[in-house]
Amino acid sequence: ATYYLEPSRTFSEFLLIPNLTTKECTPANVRLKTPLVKYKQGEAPAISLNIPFSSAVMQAVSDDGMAIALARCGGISFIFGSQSVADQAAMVRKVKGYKAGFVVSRSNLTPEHTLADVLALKEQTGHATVAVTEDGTAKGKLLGIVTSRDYRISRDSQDKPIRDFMTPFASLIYGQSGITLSEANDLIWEHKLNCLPIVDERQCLDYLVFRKDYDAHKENPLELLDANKSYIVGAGINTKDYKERVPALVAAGVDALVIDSSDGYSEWQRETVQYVKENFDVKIGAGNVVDREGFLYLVESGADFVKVGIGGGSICITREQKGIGRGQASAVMEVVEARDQYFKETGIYVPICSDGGIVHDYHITLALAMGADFVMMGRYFARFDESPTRKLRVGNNFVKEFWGEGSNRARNWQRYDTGGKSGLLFEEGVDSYVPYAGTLQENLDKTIGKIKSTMCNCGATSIEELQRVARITLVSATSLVEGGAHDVILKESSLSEE
Ligand code: MZP
Repeated sequence: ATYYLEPSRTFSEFLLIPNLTTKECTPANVRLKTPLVKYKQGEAPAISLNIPFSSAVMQAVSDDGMAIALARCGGISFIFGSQSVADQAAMVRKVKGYKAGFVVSRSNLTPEHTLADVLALKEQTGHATVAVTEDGTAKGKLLGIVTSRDYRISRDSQDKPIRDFMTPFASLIYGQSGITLSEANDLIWEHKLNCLPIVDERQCLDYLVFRKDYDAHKENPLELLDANKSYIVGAGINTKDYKERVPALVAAGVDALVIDSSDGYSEWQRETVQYVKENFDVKIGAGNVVDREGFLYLVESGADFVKVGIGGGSICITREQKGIGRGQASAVMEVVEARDQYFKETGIYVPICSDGGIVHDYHITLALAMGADFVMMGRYFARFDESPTRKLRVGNNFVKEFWGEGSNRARNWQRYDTGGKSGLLFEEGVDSYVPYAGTLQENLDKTIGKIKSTMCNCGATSIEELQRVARITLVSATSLVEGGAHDVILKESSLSEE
């Protein structure tokens, strides 16, 4: 046997040491854009994410609802593959059919403008939806939505002000005062209204048209909009039924596939990646691996990104059941080193996804600082309204259900298959609850706020810069105690003891 006598480490064993923070290094200047798929030095990746977040390939996490919500925020979901090919493809189709529209601020159009103005804009832009907000920003109170695709708006009434159309078109939306754009989007989606949804500032800045930009591009506003985008979506596949599943997912418009497996260092994965590369023009990630050898094997097989992590997932008992795995931080550090060396030798940059084991928000920043390009999380997303599971009351708390793909509940045997009989021989995951935490967007805003703030402490305004300048220190068990509140009597506990 070969021995690795250095213990493998988890994220909790590390901290970041601050660097000089310059005056320009503020959270508002931090950009979290990151590559999803491999690219050649000097070229741009074919797909990037605006935030380094992906949601796990799990029944309890990533369905079409989660995919739309996360894509709006700039990340990506990989829709779970432990369902029929037809059902998974239908979910992908639903996300892709959900086109992003754009917002024109009040300074461009007001309820007093006429329909002719709207139609002229539509003529110029190819877009139909116009939102009018009270204060001229995407965050303002929504006054109304107009779309020339709506049957109630005809060319006969071109001289009428927009105001006249707002009530019949979207009485549902218009009737509610103080509605935000994202709530309006939800209503549009929920009630299948005949219009394009609207994106807000956090969803996709590309689509916001402000007066100064609009004036500068009056001749061809399309330049401002790079045209009628749909949300990006990924899907999980396995190494068993890929010849049936992949064509259906590609036909449904999937942007990226990922082979979902607890151990990706296998000839099955090589065959699957090669089949996809030979037959389709679609991106495919592979994994999971935890070392240099596994990484190089998958990259040489053609993988567009590589997923790292075995046994660190919150619901995972693989390490207990089979004794395989590696501390997540050590796995990321070794794979990143292999990736950087591969980049030096070939000029090809392969993004790395750190999958599983994120407990605190700062673990995400650490994963990025260690060289991961994005993270995949299950537990984190399972807590939100948008996850597909039931919200229940247990005692005085609300919880959401969350189960592993290797649990008897999911029975995703393909994820754990090593070439024997089909079926799940023993469980590698548990069925559990996670505390309910509210909406995805409000939680993501907080997490992103923390990441950006930490990046400023480290003197970095981009993920690439963070990876270059980060100084990371191992911490002792005793300094972990020092890191929490200590040697004080917390007010809440002293009260409850009274
Ligand atoms: P976490 O974010 O909940 O800690 O981990 C999510 C990850 O755990 C998933 O992306 C997947 O790689 C892994 N997973 C999913 N199901 C199981 C299981 O049943 C599992 N063992 O380990």
